[in-house]
Amino acid sequence: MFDKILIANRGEIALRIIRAAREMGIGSVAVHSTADADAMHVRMADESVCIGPPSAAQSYLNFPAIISACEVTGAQAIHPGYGFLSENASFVQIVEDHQLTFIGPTAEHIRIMGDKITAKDTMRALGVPCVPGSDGGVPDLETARAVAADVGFPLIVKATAGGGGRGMKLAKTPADLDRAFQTARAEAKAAFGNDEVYLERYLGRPRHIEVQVFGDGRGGAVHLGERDCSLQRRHQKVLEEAPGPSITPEQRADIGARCAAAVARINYAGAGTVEFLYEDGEFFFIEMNTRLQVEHPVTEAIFGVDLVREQIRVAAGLPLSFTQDELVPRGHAIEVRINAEKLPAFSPSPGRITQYHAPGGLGVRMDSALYDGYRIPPYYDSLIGKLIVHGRDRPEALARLGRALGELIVDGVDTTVPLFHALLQEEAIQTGDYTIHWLEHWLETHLG
Ligand code: MV4
Repeated sequence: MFDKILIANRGEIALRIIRAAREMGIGSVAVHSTADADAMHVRMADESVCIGPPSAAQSYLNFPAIISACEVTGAQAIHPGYGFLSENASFVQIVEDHQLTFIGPTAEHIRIMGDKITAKDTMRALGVPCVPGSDGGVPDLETARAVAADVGFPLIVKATAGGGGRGMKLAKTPADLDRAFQTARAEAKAAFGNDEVYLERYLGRPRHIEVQVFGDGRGGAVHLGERDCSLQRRHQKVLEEAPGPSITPEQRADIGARCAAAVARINYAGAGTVEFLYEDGEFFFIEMNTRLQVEHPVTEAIFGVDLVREQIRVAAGLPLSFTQDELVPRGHAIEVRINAEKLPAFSPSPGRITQYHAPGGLGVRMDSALYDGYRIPPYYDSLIGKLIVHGRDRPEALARLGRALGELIVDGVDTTVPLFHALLQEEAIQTGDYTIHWLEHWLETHLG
């Protein structure tokens, strides 16, 4: 096992990783920009190194500064958290070239899943059900028309270098196809330097269901059920829950087993998330994320496991601490993302926290790097906390969420907390009957 690891991240996820390391008897090194000198992750880590100026490009994404910080402190491994360098295959290669360990999958697996066509081809071949479509790149309009005749309308044109909602164009009818195809290609070229696109049947009212998988890197893998992350605004998740309100134990076992078998076959190492659109009882693979996700705590809550601890164990060459049979979900968990944003436009609201009080009690977890007097810098994303509640069933989790939100105090900046108080009053939230479009529609009608 490692003696010391470096955390190449900031905010709540840096604390999350430091805590797991400390429980394992592993030392932690925080890195930080000059804007984060007084950040909580710097205070909580055993050691810290300043790696550059405020802009992420010069600090949290600065390969040489991060590698040097390992060399200076003697850290043997790097945990990337989410965002920043977490899915950067070139960084993984550099880390390995310096005889350091990347706590995550191999550069090759990150590359495969980063290219959305290769990801789909790979998962389809491994028995994971995919959205019907072009089954590969579509090089020109003529091919696009031929594929469209097969797939039907509406259809969606996606960039192979895209993902997470970037570089998608909808064609409702054949009359829209030429424009959607050309625009998608031009935008993909400009955004990613790669104009390859593919076609998929457009699903009109799906849920976003994602399956948590974990590979041991030696042909073994398990799944930890699914999360429903359908409540999104502009491709940003707002609330996530596990288990999915619409998923039966039989469906969970079936899709989970397919995902686990697929990642086992490729010797995948560490945490991964297999994303699906779910409509009319069917799962359609869209993408795989090769990192720990923001919403991993809802899975931790219902399975009672520490996913970061498992990531560190697998990276150190140890086996997983549980078998599939030992993974039995219990109850229901919900996470809400607390952002420093001002409604109704969700505009960033950085500034000084005049008062912070975290909720507590049975079944409540608050992951946040806030403290009284902390100044939220304007340079990074606006997530300032995650409130996760766990109950014996969904109604208990919802009641607990309302209770915990009532205890939470974040003064000095605007936050998304009022949004969650309002959402809890909604029938669709109480019943769990929502699709990926529900929140955007609700925001239009309630916030204008
Ligand atoms: C789709 C789709 C409908 N049909 N693909 C958006 C993010 C990216 N991960 C995939 N996305 C979508 N792909 C087909 N074939 C609708 C979306 C989509 C969406 C998906 C998940 C959560 C929220 C969404 C909001 C708008 C569109």
